[in-house]
Parts: sequence; structure tokens; C-alpha cells
Amino acid sequence: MEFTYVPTTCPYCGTGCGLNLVVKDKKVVGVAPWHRNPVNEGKLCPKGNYAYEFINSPDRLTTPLIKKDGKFVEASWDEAYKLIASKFKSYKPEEMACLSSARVSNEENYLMQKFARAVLKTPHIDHCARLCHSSTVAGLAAVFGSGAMTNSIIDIGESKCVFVIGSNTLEQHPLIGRRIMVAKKNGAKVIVADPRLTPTAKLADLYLPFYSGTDVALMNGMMQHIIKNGLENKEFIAKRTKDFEKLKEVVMKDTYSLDNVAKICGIPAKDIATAAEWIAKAESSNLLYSMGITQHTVGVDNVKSTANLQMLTGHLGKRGGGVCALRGQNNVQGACDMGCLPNVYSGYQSVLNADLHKKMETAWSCNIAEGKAGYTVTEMINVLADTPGKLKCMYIMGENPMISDPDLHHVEKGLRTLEFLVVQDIFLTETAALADVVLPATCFAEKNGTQTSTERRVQMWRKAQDPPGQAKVDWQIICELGKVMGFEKQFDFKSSEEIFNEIAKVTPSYAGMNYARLDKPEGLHWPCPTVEHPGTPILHKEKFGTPDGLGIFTPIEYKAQAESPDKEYPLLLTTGRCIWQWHTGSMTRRSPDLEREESTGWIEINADEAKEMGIRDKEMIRAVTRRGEVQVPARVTPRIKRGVVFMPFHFVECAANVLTINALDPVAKIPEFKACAVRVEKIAEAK
Ligand SMILES: Nc1nc2c(c(=O)[nH]1)N[C@H]1C(S)=C(S)[C@@H](COP(=O)(O)OP(=O)(O)OC[C@H]3O[C@@H](n4cnc5c(=O)[nH]c(N)nc54)[C@H](O)[C@@H]3O)O[C@H]1N2
Ligand SMILES: Nc1nc2c(c(=O)[nH]1)N[C@H]1C(S)=C(S)[C@@H](COP(=O)(O)OP(=O)(O)OC[C@H]3O[C@@H](n4cnc5c(=O)[nH]c(N)nc54)[C@H](O)[C@@H]3O)O[C@H]1N2
Ligand code: SF4
Ligand SMILES: [Mo]
Repeated sequence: MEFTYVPTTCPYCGTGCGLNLVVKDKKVVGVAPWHRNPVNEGKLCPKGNYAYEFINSPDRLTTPLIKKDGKFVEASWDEAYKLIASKFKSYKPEEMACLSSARVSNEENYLMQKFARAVLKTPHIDHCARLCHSSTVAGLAAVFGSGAMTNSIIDIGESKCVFVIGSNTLEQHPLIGRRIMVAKKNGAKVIVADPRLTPTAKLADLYLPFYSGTDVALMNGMMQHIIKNGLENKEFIAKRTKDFEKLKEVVMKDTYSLDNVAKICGIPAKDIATAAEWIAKAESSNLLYSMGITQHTVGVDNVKSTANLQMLTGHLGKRGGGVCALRGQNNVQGACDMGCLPNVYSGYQSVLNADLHKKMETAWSCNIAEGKAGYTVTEMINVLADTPGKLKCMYIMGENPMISDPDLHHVEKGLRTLEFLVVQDIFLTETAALADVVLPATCFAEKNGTQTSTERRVQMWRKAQDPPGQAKVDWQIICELGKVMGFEKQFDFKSSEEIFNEIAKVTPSYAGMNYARLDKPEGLHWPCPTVEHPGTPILHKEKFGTPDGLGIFTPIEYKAQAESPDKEYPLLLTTGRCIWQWHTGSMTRRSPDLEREESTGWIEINADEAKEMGIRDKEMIRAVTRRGEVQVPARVTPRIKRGVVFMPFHFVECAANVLTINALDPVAKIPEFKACAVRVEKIAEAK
């Protein structure tokens, strides 16, 4: 028995753990620790541990499929490419849109946006970062001049105080959670603000079980308490920031007194004060956040509030400090870096800037989409549903909006208006089922490439086995399609390395990187502007990325969520994840060891409230919102705040997104996945 070990990077979350794929007879058969990767030092969470199980699932797509008379029939690549090219050529640029993928490599994302802009000439390119951290990209860029996580993962272990708000780190970024435990062991105080007593919250020295959607009020209250007691970092404020007076005008209002905030948030005033004091007095304090902050109609406001709090207390640009926006998907950071956003080319170079537009045209030797911002994912779906015929054709790579977007009836209505849909995935997903052509792609284990983790660390994927059947590598599919469309020169790449070299040429923050430098366990953190540069684990050490180098205090008023509970829908629904499953389940539900742990969805209801409603644990109940209804087993628990219910969104049979609201943050266009009004009822009693 011959086993070989191929070191690579975990394909699930943005932590970017290293692991070894175990290969026998040319097939991946297991996962083994890779101790030399500094991020996780050989440790893995269950998803990393079982990351081999979906790879050789019998459900993998192995051949292109073309829909004829409503049924998929197997086709050759030639047939598929010819059909797609003739259709793509028949539409105007503004009638087409592309979705790229936070699951695929940097090289593949770069090519997808190049394909959209250079071949289709459409500005409409986006991906699931819209549903995830678009508020971070917009909010932190406005305040700090850069929209990324400021410090490194290892650095979290050095904090003297860790404030976790809206992140269930232990379940959703377990190997970052481990660093919180390291900090705690070294004496750090841990504060967790979450409406649910999650495994992360159980770790807290101080737990703040507040209402979903009241984050701005909470942080304004904390800031008022800090300023009232003279605990702000005056030196940092004077040297590194501007507009402190503007912040004060808002946070010092009576609305944000401890007593009033306590009422808004539903937690004791003294706990808010303690949290504020611990953070302000700590030698270093890190703020970690994720979807509890970003997925709101006030997502950008929430993000700016976290930045305000960290600037006020001077916990930036130093070890153990920072605003750590925990990016979710393995390569969502990279997909954004590569320009799979409707307003920027790679490296966040604005499409509105005429010089940068010219730069890309020169680099790609062709005319490209005109320099205007295209539609976001959420806007694409709205345009499809509300003005049928305006968008006619879509090319979706590695996304499953039929489960992951808000208000699924609306999504389905929208996608069904498309005249032509191409989906490129590794499984026949709910979205692929609606496609006219399905292209079989390869997964992480079957290709070389790079991905960029939440801490801006660029790491390698290394090929461990051949793709199943006729499946092809995503970058190869895009190149072949580009060539069939007449763009020989622009898509003439023979390896992922050649693509990376083009990325480095046109992307200042990746300019100093190449495969030779990246091919080591620790990878490299961007910005890395020259080949001599060591990379940048901590941002904003001397100055911020704003034009004058100063961080900008941005006063924020508290606003309620788009849809508040009322008589008809008296509870607040919030949604999220569990440790065993991944998003729309395409991979984890095909992983027997993970599926066994949580094999269907549930709705968490506060135990006292459930008793009042006569609802028992595990009883199938109905959850109803203005968008739709689902039947879902109740999980009766003391670990959720009264008035709030929670559902994971992984499960098609009780899909949380049938219920969620398609209300968007006005700037980031992120949907309010974390708060809408809902009613739960016993099934027998329903009419
Ligand atoms: N196992 C697993 N891990 C994952 C994923 C997965 O699907 N499965 N997905 C990955 C991705 S893409 C992402 S983006 C991350 C997300 O990682 P997280 O953001 O940590 O995960 P969520 O469960 O969406 O939400 C986090 C917490 O926010 C709380 N919350 C709800 N409403 C509010 C609110 O209004 N304010 C605050 N402060 N908190 C609130 C919820 O109770 C929940 O505990 O996870 C990544 N990791
Ligand atoms: N209610 C609710 N909804 C949410 C959220 C929430 O908290 N609540 N969170 C949102 C967030 S943060 C996110 S990130 C989104 C995620 O939303 P999606 O990105 O739509 O979810 P995934 O299931 O990760 O879809 C990725 C797809 O890529 C495919 N894939 C994997 N590897 C490859 C590959 O190498 N090549 C190709 N071509 N395909 C591949 C998978 O099979 C899968 O179909 O969901 C959002 N939706
Ligand atoms: S923490 Fe994230 S990157 Fe690490 S093993 Fe788990 S899913 Fe993979
Ligand atoms: Mo995400």
C-alpha cells in the first residue's frame, strides 16, 4: 500500500488552515495533519478533517449537460462551448451578468472578471462577498482606507482583551477560535456579544445577550461611557485620527446613555459599562466580528462603529489590537482582491477611474466594459424579478443562489426569467438544475492555484488527483470558452502560474508575489509590492490608507432593522450556521461523517417562550414570514434570548431563505439575513 501526502489549503473557511491530502492509487482517500503550516499547526476542525469525503462522491458532475425539452442530456465540451458562444454573442453586454466564486482560486476569479469585462464587455460581475462582507469592504475602506482584516490570526493570541461581536468563531472559524483560547489562557479577558449563547459565548468572561440588530446602540453606549470617564486614548486620537468632535456629538446624546442603551439592547447597563472599561483599559484589545455585524440594512454602519470603538481606544496598528473582520469562504478575500466586484478591477482599482480603465485595456490588449459600476448580486436578482427581459443571460461559477440568497421565491422567479443560464459547478445544485448548460468543474484537490485567507495570507493549492470523468479545471474552462469567443491572445494560459504572473503585473498589492515565493507553508500576506518585500501581517502600523493617512471617525445613529416584529409576526428571526454544515450543503451534505452530525435543519426557540406556546423540543412546527413559510423541527433551548429565534440556512428541506427579507444596506447592498419578523405556530393549530 503506497500512500502519498500532498500539502494543500483547506477548501472551507477563510481561516486558511493547511492540511495534507492522503493519496492512494491516484485517488484522495484521507486528510492528515500538516504541522508546518503556521496558521493551524496541524490542527483541523471537523470540516477540514473530512474535507476528502465529498471529493470522490458519486454525485460529482463528470460531463457537460445541455437541457433539451426540459431534460439534461450529456454533451461534449465542443457542443457545449459552441452553444454557449453563439448565445453569448447574441446578447448586448448590458443584458449579461456573471457570478464568480469565493470557492475557487485567485487565478480562476481573475479570469472570470477578465472574461466578463473583456469578452462579454459587461460591467455586471459580482460574487457572494456581497452577501457576506460587502459592508466590511465599504465600511473599513471609508474609515481606514482599506477594507481588509487589520491583524493576523496568530496575533489574536497575543491580545489582552478580545471583544467578539456577531461572530460564532468557535464554530465558524474554529482554528481562529483556538487563538482566542490561547489569548484567554494568557490572561486576556473575553467579551462576547451575541443573541445566542453559542459555544463562543460560553468562552466569555462577560457575555452580552443582546437583541439582534442593536449593535450600533451597544457600541455607541460603550463609547459614551468611555468618553464620560476620560478613558479614550487621547494620544492616538490626536496623532492618528480626525473628526473626533463629530463622533462625540452623536455618541454623547442622551439616547446612548447606559440606561437607555440597556433598554434598547435588553441587557444590564452595568455589563455594558464593564465591557467598555475592559476594552479601554487593556494594554491591547482586538475586536473580532463577522456576519452578526455585516448582514443588516445597517451593515456598513455597524462596521464603522467597530472601527470607531477601536480608534477611540487606540487599539489599531499594533500587536494584539485591530479590527478583525473574519472573512467566511476560503477564498472570498481573494475573489474580492481579484476584482470580482462590479466597481473595481483587481487590487481594488476603481472602474470609474479613466486611467485605470485604460491600464486594463492596455494590459489585456482589447476594449473592455465601459467604466461604470455594474449590478451587485442582489441587484441582479431584483432586476431579473422586477424588470424581466432587462438581463437575459447569466454565467454562474461556483455559487448556489437558489439556497443562499434572501427570499428564495423571489430568487426563483428572477432566475426563471433568464433566456440563457450557464452554471459551472462540481455538483448539480439547486441553481444548476435551472440552467440551460451545466459545465463540470474540478474541486480544490484536483488543481494547482492560490487562495487568500481572511488574514490576507496568499497560500497554495496543490493538485492531488485527476478530475472525475471529463470535468475540467475552472480556469481551463474559462480559457477555452474565451478562445472559442475569439479571444485567443487574452486567454492563452498553460498553467495557473502563468495566470498568477499576469495578476502580479496588474495588481499592486500582489506585485511582489510569485509561485516560487508562495510555495512554502507560510505563504505571503498582501500588500507585498516588490519581490524583496516580506509581506504585511499587520496593517496601519504608522498611518492609515486614507489620502492623509488619518483614520476618520464616523458618527453613526442607531436605526432599527427594516422589518420589526409586530402583532402578526411577533418574533425576530436571525439566521446563520452550524459547525458541521457548509452553506447550501453541496459539499458537506455529501460528506457522510458531517451529514450524520446534523442531518436536517431546526429553529431555536427560547425554552420559556416555547412552553407558553405549547411547543415541544423536536416538534415539527411552521415558521411564517411575509415572504413564505417552512416546516421545521423546533429546538427548544435556554440558550437563545426571548423574542429571538434562529435557523441555520444549510438545509433545502427547511430553507431559512424562504423566510428571509430582501432588504438591503443602501451602500453595500448586503441583505438583512440577521433580522426579520416571523411567526411560529403549531402545525395542528394552523388553518
Ligand atoms: N461550519 C461552517 N463554518 C463557516 C461557514 C459555514 O457555512 N459553516 N461559513 C463561512 C462563511 S462564508 C462566513 S461569512 C462565516 C460566518 O461566520 P459567523 O458570522 O460567525 O456565523 P453566523 O452563524 O452567520 O453568525 C454569527 C453569529 O451572529 C449572531 N447574531 C445574529 N444576529 C446578530 C446581530 O444582530 N448582532 C450580533 N452582534 N450578532 C448577531 C448569531 O447568533 C451567530 O452566533 O462562517 C464561515 N465558516
Ligand atoms: N439566511 C442566510 N443566508 C445566507 C447567509 C446567512 O448567514 N443567512 N450567509 C451568506 C454568506 S455569508 C455567504 S458567503 C453565502 C454563500 O453562498 P454560496 O456561495 O451560494 O454557497 P456555497 O454553498 O458555498 O456555494 C458554493 C458553490 O460552489 C461549488 N464549488 C465548490 N468548489 C468549487 C470549484 O472548485 N469550482 C466550481 N466551479 N464550483 C465549486 C459548490 O458545489 C457550491 O455549489 O450565503 C449567504 N446566505
Ligand atoms: S477552521 Fe476553516 S480552514 Fe481550518 S480546518 Fe476548519 S474549515 Fe478548514
Ligand atoms: Mo460568507
